[in-house]
Amino acid sequence: MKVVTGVVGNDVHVVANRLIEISLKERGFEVFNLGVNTYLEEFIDAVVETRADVLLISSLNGEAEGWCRDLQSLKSNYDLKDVIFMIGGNLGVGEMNPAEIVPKFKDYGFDLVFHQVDLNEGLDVLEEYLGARR
Ligand code: B12
Repeated sequence: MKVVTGVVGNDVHVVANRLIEISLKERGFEVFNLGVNTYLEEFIDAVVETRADVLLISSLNGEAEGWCRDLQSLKSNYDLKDVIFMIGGNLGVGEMNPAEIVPKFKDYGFDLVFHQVDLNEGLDVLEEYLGARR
């Protein structure tokens, strides 16, 4: 299974990104890590080029909303119906209520949304989701 990952927008927080790469590899995924400061268009290009199964976006600085709201329209340019779109980190500024933030990112086109959730918890959910689709 191939995963494209990276940190969206003008976000420089790299530590979780490194952990994501290591954890995904330990779980047997093939990882294409685009690193920090990656635009949504670049993620979509990489998903198309690598024929990835999963796009896993990380965002820590609270600006994901601005960088991700065009996901549906970018997705509509390609046949990406089998790709799982996943995002996590700090998806807003401050604490924010997951009950508000999760539906918003699902409306943008993400299948799995994790606001201030531990990485391994999120990856467990990803594996369950992949298992259920098989
Ligand atoms: C180190 C740091 C920096 C460093 C980054 C250095 C670098 N190159 O990485 C520097 C000093 C540059 C920095 C800058 C800024 N930072 Co800063 N930074 C931090 C800090 C102290 C630690 C982040 C970190 O590395 N943590 C270690 C990782 C492993 O833990 P983590 O980030 O919590 O990640 C976990 C989860 O988020 C999750 N996760 C992450 N991605 C994903 C994805 C998925 C799918 C899943 C399931 C889970 C997941 O998994 C990780 C492991 O469990 C945090 C505060 C804190 N204590 O967390 C603030 C923090 C992230 N920064 C913050 C801010 C605001 C900024 C600045 C905007 C400050 C400013 N005014 O300039 C800038 C942003 C610059 C930019 N353009 O991005 C805020 C974000 C606030 C918000 N979203 O509400 C925080 C939370 C500080 C705060 N309390 O206000 N920062």
